Amino acid sequence: MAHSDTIFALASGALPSGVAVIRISGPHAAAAAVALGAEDLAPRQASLRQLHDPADSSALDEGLVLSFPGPHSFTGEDVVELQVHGGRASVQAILDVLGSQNGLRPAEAGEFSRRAFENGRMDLTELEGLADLVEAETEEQRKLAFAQSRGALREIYVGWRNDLIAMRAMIEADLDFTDEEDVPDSVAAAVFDRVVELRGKIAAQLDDQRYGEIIRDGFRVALVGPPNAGKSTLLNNLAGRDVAIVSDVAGTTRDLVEAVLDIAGHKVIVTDTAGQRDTADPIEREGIRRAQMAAEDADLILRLGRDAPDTLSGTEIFLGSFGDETGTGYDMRSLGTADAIIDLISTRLNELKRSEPPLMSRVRHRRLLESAVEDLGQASDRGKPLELVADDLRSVSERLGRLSGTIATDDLLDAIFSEFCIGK
Ligand SMILES: Nc1nc2c(ncn2[C@@H]2O[C@H](COP(=O)(O)OP(=O)(O)OP(=O)(O)O)[C@@H](O)[C@H]2O)c(=O)[nH]1
Ligand SMILES: [Mg+2]
Repeated sequence: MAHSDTIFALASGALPSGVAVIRISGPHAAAAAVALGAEDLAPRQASLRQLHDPADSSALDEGLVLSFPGPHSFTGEDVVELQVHGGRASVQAILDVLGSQNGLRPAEAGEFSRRAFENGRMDLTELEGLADLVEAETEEQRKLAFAQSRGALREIYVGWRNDLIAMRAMIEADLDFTDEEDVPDSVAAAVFDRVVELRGKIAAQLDDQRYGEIIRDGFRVALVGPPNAGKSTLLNNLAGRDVAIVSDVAGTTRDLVEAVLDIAGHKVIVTDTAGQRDTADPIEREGIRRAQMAAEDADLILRLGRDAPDTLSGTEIFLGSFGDETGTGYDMRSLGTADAIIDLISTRLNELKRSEPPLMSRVRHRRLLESAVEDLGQASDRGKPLELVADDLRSVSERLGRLSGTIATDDLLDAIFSEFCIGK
């Protein structure tokens, strides 16, 4: 899709900064560079240039200018990047000059990436990876997002689409050549085997304990137990700062109080909750209700208290309490406690780790793949006429098309690109 307008924006971070990168993309990119005084640019090579205001030839800045002629550029269009001094006024002066050029306008959030997508430079899964890469705060988030931005999921999904194309071709060839009489069993059996095989591959991709989503969105740990068990003390100790109010009044905490930690390269969200007890106080009851919801959403529940529950679910660990007469509980105030509990959390995270890295990290993917597995389940009914199997397979192809973006609604694209910042 060719755009007639040329967009520009500051692509580097907040000002002031040592260096600022201004990106220009579109048919007038090269002309804009010339207007600023950057002529004779060798493609993909840095050229030192004096930049000036074409209106009065006054000096703007000196900087490096790079030209990436389309289609071999990030957006697929002609792109020029200016590396200039990262002062607010310096950058603003250049942006003002660019804005006054014919055919140029400031870019909207994610607009460079959207053009890259529309020009087939990246598919949706790669763009999602890129959005996550910019947002990544932990090492595992970075690794996952980088792999995805480089096509780790695209490759898998393309493989599956090719499987589907082959199956549909087999069916079509068969339907063309046989008359109304029965379809030779051999073709039906071969298609059936491939349907079952593909269904197995997609199911294996889904069987990941949501690890990718946990990496991207964070591993949720809830601190629960009776009042005065030391939950808020433990939260503060883990966070290394005074996040929650601690007092010897039973029922101090009412709201959910969160602290975000980086444990073994993972984003971990620890939530302190209201102590569980029977109470008539409506506000405390609401706090207890929220505590139960936090426990339901948690990937790991750390239960504090004197009495161990009769049964612990797979996602629960009983920590005991400082007031425990048997002395098995931790001292919630000491730093050693935090180390021991961070070890417990790391162990849980390690149990989720998989050797197969290409992970999905969005519910959008999970939903579409779950539906694809269902379609393939329908298709794998051995007695089913091949025309109807072809319909099921078409539906699977459509779901994969939604994943990669070959079938994309404007709503979905708007939602994805709005996650990007301006300049990306
Ligand atoms: N000696 C000792 N006192 C502790 C320990 N942990 C907490 N306390 C004290 O116990 C009291 C209650 O601690 P909190 O952390 O507020 O307990 P909580 O579980 O958050 O209580 P609620 O918010 O009421 O549910 C405070 O006076 C803390 O100083 C501990 O490990 N050892
Ligand atoms: Mg508390």
